[in-house]
Amino acid sequence: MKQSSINKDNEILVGNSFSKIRLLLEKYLIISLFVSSLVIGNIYASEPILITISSDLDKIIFDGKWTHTTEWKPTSENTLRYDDGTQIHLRTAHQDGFVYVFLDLATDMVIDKGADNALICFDGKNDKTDIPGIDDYCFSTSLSRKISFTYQGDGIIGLNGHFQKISNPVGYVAIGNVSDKHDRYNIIPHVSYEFRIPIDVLGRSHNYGFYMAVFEANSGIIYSWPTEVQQNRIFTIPSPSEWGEITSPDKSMGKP
Ligand SMILES: [Ca+2]
Ligand SMILES: [Ca+2]
Ligand SMILES: [Ca+2]
Repeated sequence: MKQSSINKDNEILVGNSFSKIRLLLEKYLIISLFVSSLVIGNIYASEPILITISSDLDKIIFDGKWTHTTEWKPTSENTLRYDDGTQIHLRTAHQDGFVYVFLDLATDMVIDKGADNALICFDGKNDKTDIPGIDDYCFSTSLSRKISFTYQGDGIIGLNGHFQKISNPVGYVAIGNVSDKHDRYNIIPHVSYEFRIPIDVLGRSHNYGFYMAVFEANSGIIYSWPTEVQQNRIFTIPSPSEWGEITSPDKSMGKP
């Protein structure tokens, strides 16, 4: 609710002509970033992930894979490329109070059931603290295990990497599976994950801190975004101060 009052303040600023110009420049910048990410298909740590608003996501079948030709089509697409040739296709969108995330590990064709793992994290206030606060959440699941987990920052300097396991929120889904011929990126069976996160858990905002990590069990390598974040140990979550951002360019994600 705090975030919606910030939106109002921004609207009030529009009355001032200087702010109008600034707002136009900001809009232009956002559009440029969006277009460049569409053209290049790459994202860089300094650029936020631009999440789109959609209207067909309530039809998604949560089976951990791209179920049919158009299933995840109405989402933003970011391709993450790593030095060893690994590619991860990150698809994001929001609709009706949920953030939807699809992770397609097109190059992980070694199926490690119960061992391959995916984690996504949101900094609810996007305050980028060194110690995770109670507004910081992480969500994870392992391939084909049909068990998902939720972690919340405790704000306490101490043990356990500052995230505590909590009950899964209502409406939350995280599931990993082996892809099939309907997959958008690789028809050879590989690893993919589907997530649905209730926005109210994070607190309504058009801009969150965001971190993603997948563990490829066969090689023992963790691939993360932002890609600069060094992570050597599985299940260790880096500080929110190191995370990137996920932003709704039209600010629709912050509206109830
Ligand atoms: Ca599916
Ligand atoms: Ca694997
Ligand atoms: Ca935070």
